[in-house]
Amino acid sequence: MERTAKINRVTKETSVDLSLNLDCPSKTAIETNIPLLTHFISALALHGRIGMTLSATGDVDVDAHHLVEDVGITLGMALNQALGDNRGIARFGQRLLPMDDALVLCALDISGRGQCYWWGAFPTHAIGTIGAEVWPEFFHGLARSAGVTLHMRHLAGTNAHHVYEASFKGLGQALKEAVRKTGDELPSTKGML
Ligand SMILES: [Mn+2]
Repeated sequence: MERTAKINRVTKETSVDLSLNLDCPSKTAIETNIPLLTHFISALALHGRIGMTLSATGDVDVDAHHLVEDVGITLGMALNQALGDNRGIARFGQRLLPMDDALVLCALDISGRGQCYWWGAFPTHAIGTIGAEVWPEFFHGLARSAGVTLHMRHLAGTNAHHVYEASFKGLGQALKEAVRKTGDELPSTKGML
């Protein structure tokens, strides 16, 4: 049985419609009204081998912040829904992801305790008109709503596009490893996740 989720999350600021299929990576179509976010989410889906149909619009005339964060929250909700009781998954995933000058470490645990730890000297300058402070909000939102312990660590790089794109690709690759089916057991000594 394929692991799927469908979430429609609408607020006064954003509207996010997301379908996820963890077992069918070919079904991917990403559309948002921030081209750079579309680019980064597409990279996450491709390198995570995650089937994702995303249609998201937001009040980007106010700030990119709302839409970036809300897409992260919605993707986290969808991951949580698609994984169900987490039975049989690898649970842990990690990736050291280079992109030219950039080197980013991503390590995660599908723990049920959602928190993102954001370490190191991530670039603080804007890419085009999009401020650097919006990107951590995506990872914080996703970690909280997915119930994932997520460590993001900047190791090298000053080109903001490279560093943040490496972060999205690294998250995709770490997720791919963590959600893969390894058996039927619940991977916890507690008996639940
Ligand atoms: Mn790029």
